[in-house]
Formats: sequence, C-alpha cells, structure tokens
Amino acid sequence: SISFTAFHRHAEINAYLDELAKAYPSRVTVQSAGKSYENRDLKTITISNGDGKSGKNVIFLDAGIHAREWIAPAGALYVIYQLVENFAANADLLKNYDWVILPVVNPDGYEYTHTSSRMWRKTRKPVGSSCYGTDGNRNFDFHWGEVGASSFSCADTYKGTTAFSEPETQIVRDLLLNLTGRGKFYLTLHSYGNYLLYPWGWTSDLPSDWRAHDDVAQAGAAAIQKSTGTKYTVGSSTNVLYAAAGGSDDYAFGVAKFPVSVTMELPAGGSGFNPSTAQILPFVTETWTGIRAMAEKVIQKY
Ligand code: 0X9
Ligand code: ZN
Repeated sequence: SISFTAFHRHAEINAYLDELAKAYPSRVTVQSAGKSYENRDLKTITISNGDGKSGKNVIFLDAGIHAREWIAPAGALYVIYQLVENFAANADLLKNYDWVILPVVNPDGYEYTHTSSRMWRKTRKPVGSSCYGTDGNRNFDFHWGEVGASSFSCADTYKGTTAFSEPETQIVRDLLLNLTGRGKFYLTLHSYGNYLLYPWGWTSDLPSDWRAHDDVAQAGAAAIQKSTGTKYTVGSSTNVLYAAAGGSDDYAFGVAKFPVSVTMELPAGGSGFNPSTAQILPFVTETWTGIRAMAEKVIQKY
C-alpha cells in the first residue's frame, strides 16, 4: 500500500508498483521501460480490467519529468491507486481502454531533490565538465530548441546537447511511439499553477483540431471547479503560459499522433513546489476528479 500523507522516495514508488503486480496479476503488469542515467528503473504500470482483450485504446499518463514537482508523481500514484485498488468504482474507465502510467520520468533528479537540492528541475547527466542535467521537457525532437529553451548547459531550461540526448526522454519517446494508433490521450503531470495546457507549446498557432483538446481540458476544469471550487486556466501552452519547444506534450501530439495531449499543472500549495504533506491528499483527490472527467470525455470521443 501507499500513503498520501508523505512524499515517497523513488524506491518506495517502484515497490508499490511491484506490490500491485503481485496482488492483482490479472489486471496489472509492471515493466521496466529502461534505466535512467544513474541506473534507476523507469517502471511503467499497465492497468486493464482483466478481460484478456489486447490491442485496446490507451491512455498514457506520466509525471515527474521535472524533479522538484513532487505533487505530480503523487498525483500519478493516486490515479494508479484508484484504477487498481478502487477498480469497482472506476471500471467504466477500463472497459474499452487500458492505462499505461509512468509515475516518475526523471528518478535521478527526483532523488536528488530528496537528498541534496530541493529545487533541482533537470536530469542528472553531466554536460561537459561543470554543469549537470538537461530539461527533459525541452529535449523532445519536435521543433527542438526553437523557442523557450536554453543553449547554456547550466540553465534550468537547457535543451540538451541534441534532441533526445537523455535516456529518460528516449524512454518516453519509445513508449509513445509504440502506442501510435492505440494511444488516444497523453497526459503529463507537472506543477505548479493550475493550468490545463494543450498544443502547441512551440507556436501561438493552434492545431486545426484544437477544439477536441479544448473540450477535454474544459471538462477537466469544470469537474474540478464543481468539486472543490479550484479554478484551472485552460488553453494552448504558448497562449496561456509561454512558448517553449521540445516538450513531451507537443511530441505526443505532433509525432506520436495521440489525438489529445494535455499538460496538467497541479496547484502550488503554500510554497510553490513544496506543498505541505497535509495538502497531498486534497490535491491528488481533486486532480483525480479532473483526470477522471477528461478520461471520460476522451473515451466518449474515440
Ligand atoms: O515549462 C514547462 O516545461 C512546463 N511548465 S513547468 O512550470 N512545470 O516547468 C509547461 C510545459 C508546457 N508545454 C510546452 N511548452 N510544450
Ligand atoms: Zn514541470
């Protein structure tokens, strides 16, 4: 089991996934999708309803590409908890869809924020001789480096030496490309600021089918506002936040052809990236309400 009264270390998160695979073998599969630069396993959990049907549509969720955004992996864990341990209440979300969830994209950075430097954002592979890490969300090969990404290796938004220079972003790339066709909804959890963002992040132009994205994201925002009163801002990344190329969301939509791709920026809590432990459960519960509503919309559309 896992609690929502503390932020968990990466090893505990992976142990929870393994425990679920053992306890629910007909509905849960856990695999290592590959290893981080510092050799940690990036484990995915695939959740089904156990009916044995293969080739269903897929909702792919990830979190923790930015190390310091601790509430994001907590949110992914709560989704896992709901879909697996509270299956009966959520069976509608698993009838025609499987879910694939990668709760910590950047475990090296995540551990570094626990052990050494709370505000670390990037991966941990050295770049040259003096600086460390690349911004995973500037490292995807779609309009890579064109805007909102730094060429300076010490910067927090460093784009990397090349697109997909990081093992962690290569892993997400391969997971996404393997789901082309089946993958209908890509959702990536970040913090903070209460945003539901959709493509594009590299240009202020909207994709021709932006209305599908807007429908899904508005459904999420409305469900959250109804449940807790919390307001989310909905719109394209560039238009409501800032332009920044090389994000996983633009890659999922533009290259891996997921028809809906959303970045969810969870709430801040008292101090930005560091909500109190008492805020974890209310935040992830509210986040789940929004994710559930977005998933319902996607399932109804595709
Ligand atoms: O800048 C980011 O990567 C995200 N915000 S954060 O504060 N969590 O760092 C927003 C990403 C939005 N998507 C793209 N720009 N593609
Ligand atoms: Zn982020």
